[in-house]
Amino acid sequence: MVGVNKKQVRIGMVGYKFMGKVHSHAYRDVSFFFETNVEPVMQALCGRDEKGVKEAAAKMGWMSYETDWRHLIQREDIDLIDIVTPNNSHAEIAIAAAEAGKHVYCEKPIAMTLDQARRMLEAVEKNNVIHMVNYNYRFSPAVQYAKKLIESGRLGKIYHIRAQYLQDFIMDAEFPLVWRLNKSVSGSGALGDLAAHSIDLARFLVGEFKEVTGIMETFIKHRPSEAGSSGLTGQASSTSTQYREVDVDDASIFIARFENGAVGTFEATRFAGGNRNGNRFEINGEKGSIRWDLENMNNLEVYFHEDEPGLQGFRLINCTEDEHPYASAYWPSAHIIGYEHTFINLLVELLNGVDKGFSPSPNFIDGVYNQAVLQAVEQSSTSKQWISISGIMNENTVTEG
Ligand code: SOE
Repeated sequence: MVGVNKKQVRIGMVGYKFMGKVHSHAYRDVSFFFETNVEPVMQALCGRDEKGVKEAAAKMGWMSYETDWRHLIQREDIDLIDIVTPNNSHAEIAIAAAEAGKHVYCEKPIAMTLDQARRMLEAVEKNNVIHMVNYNYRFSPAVQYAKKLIESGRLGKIYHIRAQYLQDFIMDAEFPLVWRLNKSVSGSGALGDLAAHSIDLARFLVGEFKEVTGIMETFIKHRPSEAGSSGLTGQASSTSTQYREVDVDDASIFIARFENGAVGTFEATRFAGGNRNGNRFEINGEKGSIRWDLENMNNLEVYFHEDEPGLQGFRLINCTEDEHPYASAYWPSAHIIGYEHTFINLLVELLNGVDKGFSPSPNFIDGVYNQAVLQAVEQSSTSKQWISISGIMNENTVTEG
């Protein structure tokens, strides 16, 4: 229910599967938990399959639907385009939306290449529209609290980040070649899907990457072609004697140096058996350490070197208190929140940005830096060299088209 006398931002969302469902949920619930000056209106949902999009719109609470995103972005009753399609359509839709004067909120990674990401940034800046990219894990109260601890100097100088994003959903060699495993649709495999989140968390908590070197591996080289999937589950085609080459990485591992002198190790894989969605990091500083794991996302483990000898060790903080960003909007302390709330918290920032006229982080600038690190890892895995991020940013100038 939209509040009386509130400013509104009318949303047109392209795509309606997994991410479409989470974003829709956030639009529906944000005003239930948060007081914002601007409220979202679920104006139109867009998808190519008319039956599918119509049903999804009715189920998720969208007021209308379109089957062509080009019509959607021309509609005068739409202020913001939300892109939750596979990665190969982000750039085209985002650039056209910005040129039509719409604000743009885009799924991660924002693009297939650094060049595309930079063209997207150029378009939103030139057209003076608000932009954000959905690196949602930053918006877990525990991660936000980790940021506060680091910024207030409680960990001192940061030495290490050790980040992992571990999944296992494609370990079965007969799991079909869904879009996430097709380079022409996804851009990369575990790297862009999983490491991109760790890179964002590292940039948020530690600082800017200086250089990286890594390896990428594809364990299962051929898979049955798919017949329908949600991207995370799929059935092999009934003619599944048809096998196609897997052209993305199953695992990407890299090491990094940061501009501030910290060093990092990063591991992203879809072959870590037993790990379903293990997005984890540990950060070590001169005065203390922190640890976080998405699978226990309300908790932050904190170690302070100043604790008295004999009592030193990691303490477990349940980040559900008023001191923990976003937490008090939900339930009384110790009543935990979940994955979907990270999207609501990000949306609060987006609505605030629309209200005040700025693009909150993570925005397309963050999207470009993230893409530069992804590209550097990919480049280093073939050249077997260290790749400098500022070098790659200077090399890759925006091309026309
Ligand atoms: C699937 O690997 C996936 O859904 C990613 O696409 C998301 O970005 C990540 O949050 C969880 O895993």
